[in-house]
Amino acid sequence: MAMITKENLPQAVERALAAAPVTDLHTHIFAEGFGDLLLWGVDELVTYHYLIAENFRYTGMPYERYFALSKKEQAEMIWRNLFSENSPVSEGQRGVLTVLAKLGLDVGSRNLASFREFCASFTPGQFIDKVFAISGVKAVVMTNDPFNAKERAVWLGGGYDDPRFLAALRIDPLLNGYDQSHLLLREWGYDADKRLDRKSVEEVKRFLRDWIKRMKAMYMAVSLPPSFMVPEDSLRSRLVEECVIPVSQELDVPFAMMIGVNKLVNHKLGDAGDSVGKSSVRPVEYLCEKYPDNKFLVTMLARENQHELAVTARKFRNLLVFGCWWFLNNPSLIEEITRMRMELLGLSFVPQHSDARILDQLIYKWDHSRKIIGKVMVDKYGDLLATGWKLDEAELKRDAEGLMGGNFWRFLGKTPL
Ligand code: HDL
Ligand code: ZN
Repeated sequence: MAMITKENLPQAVERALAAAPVTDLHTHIFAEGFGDLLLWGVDELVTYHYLIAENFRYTGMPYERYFALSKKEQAEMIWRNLFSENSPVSEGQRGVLTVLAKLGLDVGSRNLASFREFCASFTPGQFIDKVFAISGVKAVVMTNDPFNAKERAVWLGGGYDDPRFLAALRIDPLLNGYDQSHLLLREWGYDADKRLDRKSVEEVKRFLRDWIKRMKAMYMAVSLPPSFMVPEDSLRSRLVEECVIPVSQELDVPFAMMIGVNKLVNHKLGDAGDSVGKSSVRPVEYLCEKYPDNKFLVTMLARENQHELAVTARKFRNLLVFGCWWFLNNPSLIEEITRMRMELLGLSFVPQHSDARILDQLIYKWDHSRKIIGKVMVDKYGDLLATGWKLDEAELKRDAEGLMGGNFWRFLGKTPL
């Protein structure tokens, strides 16, 4: 195996990252078996909610009027505003072009109709194969919500069978809206009352067990507001400690907390209407310290929380920090955060997840992130070599595979797919 030198380091890092199979541990994409829950193709790509938000910065059109347009008309409006009449320099705008270019299309043509025609020539299954091949992604973890009627029907109807798509049990309605969601639990045969008495705690645990087993869930996940706190005098705090934590340990299924979302600050924007707030790492410290046999995956949304989250991971080996989430998934912030994490945590973290909502996005989100993670690695391994440390290609391959997914599988105590 070749020794790494200052001279061959950049190419060796690029090769190692390109070859490392990616496990994308948090996405919103779906296997073909979920029908039209799987979003793909250029019109979905251009009307991604990130671009909807950016579109409204260039138009006074009433929100309702935009959302009443057809998907095609929405895409044409966004294409005009964000691509034709203003250069597409934002990360989300550039991402569309990276996808089209990697699909082999002539981005310079700016011909949306021709891009549409290309996508229409594929079946969903063919497009899934193509996107996985181009992006280098080997497996994705979906976001699976049993409170979503459409998705629930797929699971109760027998689910899906594509091993590239793994499941995660998403429990936002349970934890953030128990006053309403407990009524659905009752409808589904779980005797959960609004006060969450002893019997209800056991019934919520049974609900969690049933869905973890039905989905073969890799972890349980929830997105949480900046005000999230445990312990506190709230149903959410009790649900976390009395229901989620025990089942998480019992089934050895990590609990993923995604902290810092201010939901619907502009409710007229729908999915594009959420924003960010600085949170506290205290609940993360409390849970990791009190439950050392539980495993916690955590990502936080505010840039200001990244340093304290990385320091918290130094204190607790049962905490795995992951991704540059949502408003952090931009080159300048991915670079800053990945540098900070590598300097504080070495290789014991997961630098990125895509959060892809449209299948095609796997292509750009991983292409862009590989380049930035690679840039940081060249610097850090360059510093390493400067001490006289000797490094061979096998070790660089090992490290890259860990960052691109192996660390996640090791944390789960499972062998990668
Ligand atoms: O809660 C989440 O999982 C977030 O990722 C939201 O889905 C958000 O709308 C998003 O797609 N961010 O990238
Ligand atoms: Zn997400």
